[in-house]
Amino acid sequence: MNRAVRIQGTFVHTQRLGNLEILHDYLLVTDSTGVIAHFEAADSAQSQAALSSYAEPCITLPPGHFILPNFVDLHLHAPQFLYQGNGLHLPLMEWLNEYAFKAEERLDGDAALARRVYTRLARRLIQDGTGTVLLFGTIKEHTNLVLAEVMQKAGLRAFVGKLSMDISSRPSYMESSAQTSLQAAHSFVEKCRDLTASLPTHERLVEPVLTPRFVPTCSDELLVGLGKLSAAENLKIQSHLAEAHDQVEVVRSERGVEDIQVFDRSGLLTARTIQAHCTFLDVPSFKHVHSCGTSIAHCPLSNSYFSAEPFRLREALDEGVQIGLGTDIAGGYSLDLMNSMRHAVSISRMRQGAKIMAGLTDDDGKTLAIDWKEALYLATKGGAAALGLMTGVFAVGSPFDAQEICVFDSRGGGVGALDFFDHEGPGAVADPSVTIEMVEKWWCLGNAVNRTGMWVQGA
Ligand code: XAN
Repeated sequence: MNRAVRIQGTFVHTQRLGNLEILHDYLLVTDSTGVIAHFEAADSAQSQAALSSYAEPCITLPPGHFILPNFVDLHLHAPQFLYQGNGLHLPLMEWLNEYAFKAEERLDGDAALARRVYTRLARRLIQDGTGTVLLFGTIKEHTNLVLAEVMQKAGLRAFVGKLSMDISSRPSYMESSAQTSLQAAHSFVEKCRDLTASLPTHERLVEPVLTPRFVPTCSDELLVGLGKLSAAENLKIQSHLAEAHDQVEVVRSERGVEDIQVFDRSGLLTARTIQAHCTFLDVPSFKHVHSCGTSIAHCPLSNSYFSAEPFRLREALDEGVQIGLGTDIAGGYSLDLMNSMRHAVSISRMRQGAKIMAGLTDDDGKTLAIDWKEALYLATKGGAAALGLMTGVFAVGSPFDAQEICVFDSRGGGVGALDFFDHEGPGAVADPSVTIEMVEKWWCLGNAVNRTGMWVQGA
């Protein structure tokens, strides 16, 4: 498949936390594998040469449209999409038993239902501009292979985790021993890799990830075994760390230590690891997480329901920890990462407000609040970097993973929920180019209606 793309128009991306660039009239060209080969102002000599030397048609974006990197969802439980938006009245450990385990077991017993749920999930992710996703699956190998196959077919970049758990509050939903679980994890890795082995490297979009659910459901033997498997096979790891009050208490009473210590001694805090939540970690723990190279998936909506405390986002960022955003379907009810960005900003602002109310001042002018541009970084480049990807920004050498957003239509004005009164009526500029205010308004109010295109690896 030829993945060559040529686009001229406005590009928006954030290469560093807090830094947003709006690049007007740029030309982006990819090679046939969907990797960016040229990205410069359209009036440069090289761009002019590129414009005349390629046979493919060039997409010229209308005014009011811009290209943005795809969103990266760094934490999503695919089988829980089955009951998204239901049953969030319980504390975490009860909710897992009442809803999550049951739904996952149901999909493990019904491959047709699993395929239906995962196919719909893929379609909705595309509608919401999520091009890369780190997925928790279920226990059974076959169901996870269905998930990987569906994501690959949908053209989504997906990291797929077969759950490892040899302890459970639901005896019918667990693996029978640590050794059985380790063999199953190994087998899934091989079969998932086999799914795409015949494809050229740039077309392989799915990758297996080791997924010990969390400390309460994994014996020490299983965790240590998974740590060794990850090191031997260079496999990414995902889990949940310091998430909720009841979960933290279970680990303390059953293991006599914090879960971060259990992960650490099992070889599971690595530069290949993404830990969800980390709500109860303090600054010394962030220093340790950073020194291990471990990344964090911040899931603000699910934290509001389960965690009882907000994640110390600013402190983690200040310690240099790599952070992306997760929807945490179905502990979070919204699949749209735009809502995760908005919740991350709201919660951080409440933290800053509480600090001021407590009479504390900002050290060195630092605020606990993050702004919308910082949230956009976390949703794009932050998540991509956590997964070791070069996507999330537009740069020569990076795969072209992007979405097209339309905020303003010269005939109809603001698109979807957006209104721009200064650009309507007599005397208004006919075709205004995209301004920072337009991007900010889209960030606050935009939705799938504003999304007019999407590419993963150029296709
Ligand atoms: N911890 C969890 N948290 C969550 O939000 N969803 C889950 O499925 C889960 N498992 C452990």
